[in-house]
Amino acid sequence: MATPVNIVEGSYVWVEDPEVTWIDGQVEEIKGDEAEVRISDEKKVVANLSKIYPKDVDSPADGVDDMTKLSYLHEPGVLQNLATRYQLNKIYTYTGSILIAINPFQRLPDLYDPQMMEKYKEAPLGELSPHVFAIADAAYRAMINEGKSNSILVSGESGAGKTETTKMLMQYLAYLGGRKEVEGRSVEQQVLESNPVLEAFGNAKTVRNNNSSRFGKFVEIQFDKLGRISGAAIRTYLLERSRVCQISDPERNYHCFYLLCAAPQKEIEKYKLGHPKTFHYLNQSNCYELDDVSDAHDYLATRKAMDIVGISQNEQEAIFRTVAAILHLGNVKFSKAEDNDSSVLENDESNFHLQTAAELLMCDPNALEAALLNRVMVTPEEVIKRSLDPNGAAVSRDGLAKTIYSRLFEWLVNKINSSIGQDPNSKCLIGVLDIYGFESFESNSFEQFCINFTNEKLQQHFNQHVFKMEQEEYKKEEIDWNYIEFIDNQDVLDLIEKKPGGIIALLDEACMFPKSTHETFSEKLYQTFKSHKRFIKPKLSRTEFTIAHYAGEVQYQSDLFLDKNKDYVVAEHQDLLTASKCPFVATLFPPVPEETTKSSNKSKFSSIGSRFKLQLQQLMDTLNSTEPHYIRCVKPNNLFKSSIFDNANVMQQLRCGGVLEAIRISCSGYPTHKTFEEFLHRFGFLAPEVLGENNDEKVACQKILEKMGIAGAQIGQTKVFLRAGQMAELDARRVQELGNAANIVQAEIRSDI
Ligand code: AD9
Ligand code: MG
Repeated sequence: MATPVNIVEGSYVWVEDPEVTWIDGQVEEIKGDEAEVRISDEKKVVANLSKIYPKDVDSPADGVDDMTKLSYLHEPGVLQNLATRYQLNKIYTYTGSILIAINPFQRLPDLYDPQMMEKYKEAPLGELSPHVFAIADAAYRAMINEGKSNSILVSGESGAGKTETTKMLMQYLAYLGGRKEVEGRSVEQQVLESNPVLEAFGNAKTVRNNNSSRFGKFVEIQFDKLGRISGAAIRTYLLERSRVCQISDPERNYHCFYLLCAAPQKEIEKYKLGHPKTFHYLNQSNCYELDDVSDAHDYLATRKAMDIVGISQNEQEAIFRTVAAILHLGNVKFSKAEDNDSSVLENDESNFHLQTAAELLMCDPNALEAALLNRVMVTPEEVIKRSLDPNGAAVSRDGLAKTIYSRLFEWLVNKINSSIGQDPNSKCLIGVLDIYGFESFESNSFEQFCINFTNEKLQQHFNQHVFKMEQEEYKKEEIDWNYIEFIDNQDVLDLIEKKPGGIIALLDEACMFPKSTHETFSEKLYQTFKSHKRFIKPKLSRTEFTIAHYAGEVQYQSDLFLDKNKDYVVAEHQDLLTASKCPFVATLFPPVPEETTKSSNKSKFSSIGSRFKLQLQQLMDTLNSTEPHYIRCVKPNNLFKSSIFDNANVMQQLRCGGVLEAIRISCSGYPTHKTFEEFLHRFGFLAPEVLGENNDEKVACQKILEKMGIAGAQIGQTKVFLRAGQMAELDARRVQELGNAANIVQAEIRSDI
C-alpha cells in the first residue's frame, strides 16, 4: 500500500514506530531521501521519505464513520480512525459497504435495545451511524425490493465477536420478519434458540475466548412472499473432535459436560456423575468454572432452549445420558496383561466406569470391553483378531468417544433443521456465516490448514466483490476505469485444491497407500511444488511445509495430516453401537451397507479434506447466488479489556481480514473520492481566480486540477476521483501556500514594526 507521496517541510506525517506502530509528527527538514520529523518537544526521528505517510490534520476529532471519507487511505490513517472511534465507544465503522466491528469487551445495552432496532428499520445505509442492524436492514431490504437472496459474512479471529454479531443479526432479522401473532413456538424463536443449543455442545473455553465456537456455521433464514420468516436451515463445518478427549490448561472441554455435572441432583445420581475433576476428559485442565457463568443455570436454560427447538424430553434424556457415557468412557484405564502384550482394565474403578458407560449407552458391557481391547484386521486372505496394548486401547477408547460426540452434534444439527423446517416455496433467503478466521500459530496442523483454506476461498470472494463495488461506483460516476486490475489468490487455491495434483489430492493419495508416512507425504509435496511460488520448503525440515497465504506465511507440521484426514469408524465400535437398545444411540450409528464393510481398508477410507472441500464449494455456490455483505470483527487486545487498543494487533487483523486488501484494491484505482464541494472547500484557495470566475463546481474542480498539474485524476458526476498520492500532492501545495502566506503576513508584521 506504499504510496509515493509529496511531502514537504512543514507537512504533518505518520512515521513507523516500533512501539505503537505509527506515530505522528511534523517534517522539519528534508535532506535527499530522508526527512527529519519532530515527534514531540523532545523527540525527533529521521526516516526515509518512502516510509512516511501524510497525516490529515483536517480530519474530525471523533473520526469518520466511513474510511472512504478519509483524505488519506493508508494504514496509519485507518488505524488512527478506528482507535479514535473505539475510545468513544463507537465500535462500528464502514469501509465502503464493509462493516468493521471492534469488540467492545463490555455490554453496551443501549446499542442493541428495541428502540435502536426501530430506528434502523428502513433507514438507508449510511444515514445513521454504522451498525450491525444497518447491515441486516440493508440485506433485508435488498431481498424484499430485488427479490434476491442476500448473505452476511462475518469473520475475524477467535474472540473478535463473530458469534455475538451473528446473534444480533439474527435477532434483528427476527424482529423484521417475525410474526408476533403466532402462538407457541414461532419459527423465528426456534431459529434464535438454536444458538444456545449449538453453543452448549459446540462451544468451549479456550485461551482466546471463554465461549469459543469450535465449528463453523452458516444459517439460511428463509422468507415468504410477505417478507416473513418461514423456515431456516443450519449447516455446520468441521467440529473440533480432538477436544472431547484432549484439553490443555487453562481451557475447557465442551460446555455441555460441565452443564451436566451441575444438573439437579436427580440427574447426577441417575448418571452417576460427580465433580468435573473426577473425569479424565475434564481434569486434564485445572479450569472448571467460568467467570460470571453458572453452569447449573445454563443447564436448565439449555434444556429450555432444546424444548423450543423441538427436541423431546425423551431425546433430551438420551442426549445427556450419552454425554455422561462419554465421561465414564474416558475414565476407563488400561494396563498391560501379565503374560503378553495385550491389555486389561486397570482396576475395579475402570471396570465400574466401563459398566456404567455400557449401561448408559445401553449396550453389552462385554462387547464394549472387547471392542476397546481388540482390533479385527480384515485382509484379503483372512480375518485376524489382534489384542491392543494399553496405549492402543486408550487410542481406541478416545476414538470411540470422539465418534459418539461428533455424531451426537450432527444429530442435533439435523434435528434442529427438521424441527424448524424448510420452506419449499421460499424464493429468498438471508444467509449468515459465522466462520473461523485465519489462523497462524506456533504449531499448525490439519485443522489450521482447512481453516486457512476456507479463508482463502472467502478472500477470493471478498476481493471480487470489493473490486466489483468499486467499479460500480466508478460506473455510476461515469468515469473511465478499464485499466484497473487486482491480484487474485487463485494460485494459492490451486495449490490446495486443484484436482489432480493439489495438496488435498496428494494427501488423499497418501492416505490410500498403506505404506505412506508423513515423511513420504511431505517429500511428495516438496517434489511436486518445487517451483510453486506460494509453496516453501523450510530449510532443514523433512516434514514441514509453508504456504504463502494472502494473510501471511504459515508453516504447517504434517505429522498428523494423514491420521486427521482419515475418517472411518472402527467396525467393532460401529457394530457395538448399532446394536444399542437405546433407539437414540442406535440412530447415531445406522448400519453400514454390506459392500462397504466387506471391501478392503482402502475403500473404507473417507477423506475429511475432500469432504470439507466439497462442503466449502457448496457454500461458495450458495454465496455466489446471493448479494454479499461483509462484517469484519476485530479484537482490540488479547486481554479481554474494554479500553485497550493494541495497534499492531489490530493491524494484523485488518490485514488477515482483507480490509487492507480492500483498501489496496481501491488504491489501485481512485482511493480518494471527494465531493465537488469538499474539494473546493479544501483546495479552492490554491486558485482563487477560478473561484472568482463563477464557474459551476465541476468546471471549477477541473480547472484547479489543471492548474496544479494533476494528471490522471477524473471528474465524475458528483465527485472528484484522485489517484493514490494526488491528495498528498495537493495538500503539500496547500502547506506551501499556507507557509508562504504566513511568511508574507510575518514579513508584513515585521515591516510594520
Ligand atoms: V470464536 O472464533 O468462536 O473463538 P468469536 O465468535 O469471534 O470467537 P464471540 O462472539 O464469542 O467471539 O465474542 C467473544 C466475547 O467478546 C463474547 O463472549 C463477549 O464477551 C464479547 N463481545 C463480543 N462482541 C460483543 C458486543 N458486541 N458487545 C459486548 C461483546 N460484548
Ligand atoms: Mg464464535
